Amino acid sequence: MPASRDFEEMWRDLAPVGRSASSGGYYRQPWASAETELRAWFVEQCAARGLTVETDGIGNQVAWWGDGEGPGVLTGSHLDSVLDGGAYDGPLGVVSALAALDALRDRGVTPARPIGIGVFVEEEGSRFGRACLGSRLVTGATTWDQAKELTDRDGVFLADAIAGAGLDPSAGLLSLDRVGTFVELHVEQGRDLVDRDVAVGLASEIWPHGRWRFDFAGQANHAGTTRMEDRHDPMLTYAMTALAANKQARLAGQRATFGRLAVEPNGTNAVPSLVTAWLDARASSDDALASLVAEVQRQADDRAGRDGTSLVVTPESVSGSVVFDADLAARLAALGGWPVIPTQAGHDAGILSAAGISTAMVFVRNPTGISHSPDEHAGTADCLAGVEALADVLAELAGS
Ligand code: HGY
Ligand code: MN
Ligand code: MN
Ligand code: MN
Repeated sequence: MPASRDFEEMWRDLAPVGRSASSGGYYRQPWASAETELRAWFVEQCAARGLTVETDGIGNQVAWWGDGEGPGVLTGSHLDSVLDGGAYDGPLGVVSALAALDALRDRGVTPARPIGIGVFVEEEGSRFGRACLGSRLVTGATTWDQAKELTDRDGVFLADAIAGAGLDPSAGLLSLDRVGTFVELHVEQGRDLVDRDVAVGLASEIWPHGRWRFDFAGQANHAGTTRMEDRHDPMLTYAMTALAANKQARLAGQRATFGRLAVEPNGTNAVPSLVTAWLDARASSDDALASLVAEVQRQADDRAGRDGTSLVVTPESVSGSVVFDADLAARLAALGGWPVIPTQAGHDAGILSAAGISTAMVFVRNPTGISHSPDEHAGTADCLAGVEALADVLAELAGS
């Protein structure tokens, strides 16, 4: 049996997996080699701790420690990354969960209630476009019928990608019946803890957010012989929409990002026929999010009318406002005097909370404040402080 590894050894195990030699960023898309390797590593590390991992039909994983009675406490996060992502977003929650379990054992804690460690697949939605796909399917927020027709950028169907990773979607999904409380540790994806000069925090809420696909259709034409006034250029309509979204989000103090674009036919010397762009919008309330997206869409439609192009907008994986249990957050914050802060990042914790499971999040300081980038970082001392904080939280919730 492989030896269980301490936090820094586990972190070294993961460092090279899916890492780009050129950018230093991570490519751990679900059901592809790097992420599959990480999920196998998780099984090994659990086995080294005498834990048996249950893997469901799409790759979600859970291992339980202790056979105490009553609803268990699940902790964990995700192992997949965005394209060219950072090392910490996701894996820090899984490695810290393993290390926190070791810390509880070192402290001689025998939990009165079972403690589980879980891994949810496709949290980033970076391959099939739906954020938190694994936890959404487990909670029923998304059904298999809704998801199975999804395709990735190469046209691979979700079911085929999963089968290609050696899994059988018909084998069913994880049950959360044993889960009384879910706690996710995550690297902070902002600067709140840095600005407060503290290593650990808890989450108060997750801003509502979502993705909208904008399809701008125009008239393909020659880049040279077509006069500017005769064009119906969807790239122009897109560009003015991106400008409008940026302006509107700044004005309203919200967030709007066009980070992904697909152009057809994508040639240098032809006015495009189609430009597809994905808007990631986030706001401090459900109403503010609805107004932001409506205003961007209104301005896009107006621009399309002027450019003689057309526009179809399709909502994808929209998540409503998540406010975590304030009493639970206050009770846990008191364990370490940790601040309770909002986040604009989506998490599996948000999906489980929306499904009615009592949920908390532990944040670890990110000195760069940058995430979804190779520049994302967390110092070892802060990571170890996060492990101890998570162990304190688990001991508090699982009783001993
Ligand atoms: O996109 C998000 O907010 C998260 O990091 N998946
Ligand atoms: Mn992320
Ligand atoms: Mn994450
Ligand atoms: Mn020609």
